[in-house]
Amino acid sequence: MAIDEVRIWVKAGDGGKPCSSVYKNRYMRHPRPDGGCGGKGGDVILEADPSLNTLRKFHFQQHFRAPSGKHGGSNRKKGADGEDLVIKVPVGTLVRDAGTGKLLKDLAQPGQRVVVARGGKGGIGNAYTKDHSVVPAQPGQERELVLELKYLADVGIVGLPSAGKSTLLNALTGAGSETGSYHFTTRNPVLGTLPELEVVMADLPGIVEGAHEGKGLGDRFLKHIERAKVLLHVVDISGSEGRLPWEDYIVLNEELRKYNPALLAKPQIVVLNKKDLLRNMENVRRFEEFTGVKDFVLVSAKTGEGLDELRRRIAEELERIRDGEGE
Ligand SMILES: Nc1nc2c(ncn2[C@@H]2O[C@H](COP(=O)(O)OP(=O)(O)OP(=O)(O)O)[C@@H](O)[C@H]2O)c(=O)[nH]1
Ligand SMILES: [Mg+2]
Repeated sequence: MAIDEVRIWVKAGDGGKPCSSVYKNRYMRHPRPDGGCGGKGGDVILEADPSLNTLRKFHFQQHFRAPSGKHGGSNRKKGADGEDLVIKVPVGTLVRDAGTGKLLKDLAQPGQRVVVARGGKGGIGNAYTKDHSVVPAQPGQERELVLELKYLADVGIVGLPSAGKSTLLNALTGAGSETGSYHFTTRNPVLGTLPELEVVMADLPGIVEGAHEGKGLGDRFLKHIERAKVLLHVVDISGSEGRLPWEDYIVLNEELRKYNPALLAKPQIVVLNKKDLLRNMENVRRFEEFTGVKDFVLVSAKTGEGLDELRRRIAEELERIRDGEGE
């Protein structure tokens, strides 16, 4: 199961305590204050690491604490700073404050960092203050965070429930996404890779009419395809679910548009699936007629028919986009 949202608690290190001390020897007329400062507490930092691709590790650990600064000493000795605690997260992690819901950072680039809790300043020793008192140390910040992973797949598979998205992902990549004859079999995004193309594909829960306003499971997941370069729009052309394929196609695009018009602007490869259930080409003809779509790939995710052609189309489309980006 893919875990795409976790809650963690972070606490930065407290500042080290200041020292209050007075140096005196028999030759001195006035004793000299010589208390050193405390060290700074370590920050808690999140860093985008390209070698990670899930938030699963946070299933096992949710509490993170950076070390505190060491206390100051006499003879103006400064306490050591606490080391920063760097927590690695996958590229594509959105970091939110759990309390306010405010987005703190979108860690979209490998190596990108964000300080999520600042270490407390160390206290100031009496050697360094005008009135020879000490300034107390500050505590480290603490905060609850929500980490959410936006998948960075090149290809996003979209379609209504039971269109055959997961079956298709499995047939193309061997990903092992659960399939089933009931709706919403897929409840979390599943990733698969096409090794020969170096493409990551994301299989998403089925999108239903009204998904943009939170119906079904759709809207929680539509965000994951915002970064996909190409969408595979899977339609059950056989109408085996009692739906009309051309209506499915229109409903889905409408949901994409309502959620975010930029989704509809993405290149789509229209995949007409479940070809093996067709007795004739009547549905295909009507699909063309009602939607105006002439460019599609007719496949059976079940028997494998048409999948080589689909692989070719995906490769072509990605190449076209890469060429465009290079200009
Ligand atoms: N005959 C036939 N059945 C298919 C084909 N592709 C998928 N199915 C069946 O259709 C049903 C739904 O397939 P899934 O791959 O789970 O569909 P999905 O789009 O991932 O569905 P959700 O995750 O529920 O949205 C399953 O019973 C599959 O075996 C196909 O090409 N031909
Ligand atoms: Mg599925």
